[in-house]
Amino acid sequence: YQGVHNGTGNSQYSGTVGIDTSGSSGSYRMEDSVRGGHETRNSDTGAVFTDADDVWGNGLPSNVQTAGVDAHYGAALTWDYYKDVHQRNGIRNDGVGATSNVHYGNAYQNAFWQDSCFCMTYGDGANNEHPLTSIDVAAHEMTHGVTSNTARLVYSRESGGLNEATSDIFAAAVEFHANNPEDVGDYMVGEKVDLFGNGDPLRYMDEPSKDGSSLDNWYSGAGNVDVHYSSGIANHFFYLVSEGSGQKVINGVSYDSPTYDNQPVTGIGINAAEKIWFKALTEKMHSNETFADARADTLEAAAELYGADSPEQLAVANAWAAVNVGD
Ligand code: ASN
Ligand code: ZN
Repeated sequence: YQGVHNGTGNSQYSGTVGIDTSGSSGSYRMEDSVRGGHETRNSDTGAVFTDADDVWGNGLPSNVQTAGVDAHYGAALTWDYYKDVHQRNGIRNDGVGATSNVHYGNAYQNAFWQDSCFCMTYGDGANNEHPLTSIDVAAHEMTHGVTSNTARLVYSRESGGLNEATSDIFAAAVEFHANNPEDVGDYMVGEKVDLFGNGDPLRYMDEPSKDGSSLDNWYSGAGNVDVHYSSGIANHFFYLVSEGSGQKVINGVSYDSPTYDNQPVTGIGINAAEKIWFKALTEKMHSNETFADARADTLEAAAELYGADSPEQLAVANAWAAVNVGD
């Protein structure tokens, strides 16, 4: 995690963390001095958070700065992830930071990205106690910005499912890369937020149908369903190509990923899988990409990165077959 972390943040989901801010003693601003000036604002007032002693939040949602800490930290980790792993300099690859807005609405149970303001916005969740500002949700929203500036995947039908999956894929990748002890990597989305109050995450990448709303765990013609459910096909592909099928325990979480064709998939690790998805997203996918197109593009990316008929390319082929895309 780059930067000097002049500030200290007491986050809700990630413990006490260093954050990078601007200003000097008596008047600090939540503006990231080492990541393109990324600003974090209070949506209630529209103002950038300010603080006299550079110690921010208290870990509780009742404190107005706390959601800002989580959002600012998540944006910083996501920025660093794209730089370290993919040599991408910010969302547009131009070194310019975006804006995070927190405390949007009243008990608003969502978060979203908008191209128009180059910003992401977070609600505070049920009772204003579950802000959607965890590392993975921040990475998910920021990745919508990356997708908008690369493949431009249209947000409906199959390309929409791929757009959503891209955000979930890099959400998991950022969480693993960050390796925060309070929020270690996993293949669930939003588990820290506890949006439903019962401990369940929003989505499961190893077995998407566990959320009760996603399509089956594989392709059956995605049609025009909600993109947050058709995304399960590519989320499941990504889990399988990273970790393989069957039972596995990762960072204390048990997974049991099924396959459509009942053939086992041997994983190649998330570090290879994320490189393949990123190359396909930024160099090959087009705005009306289908799942079949994504299969072809990731096979091509794997061949270019690791060689034709490499174990990596074979895993990509097998993982798509395992979600009933190609054979
Ligand atoms: N949280 C949602 C998302 O980023 C908001 C939306 O439906 N666009 O996917
Ligand atoms: Zn999304």
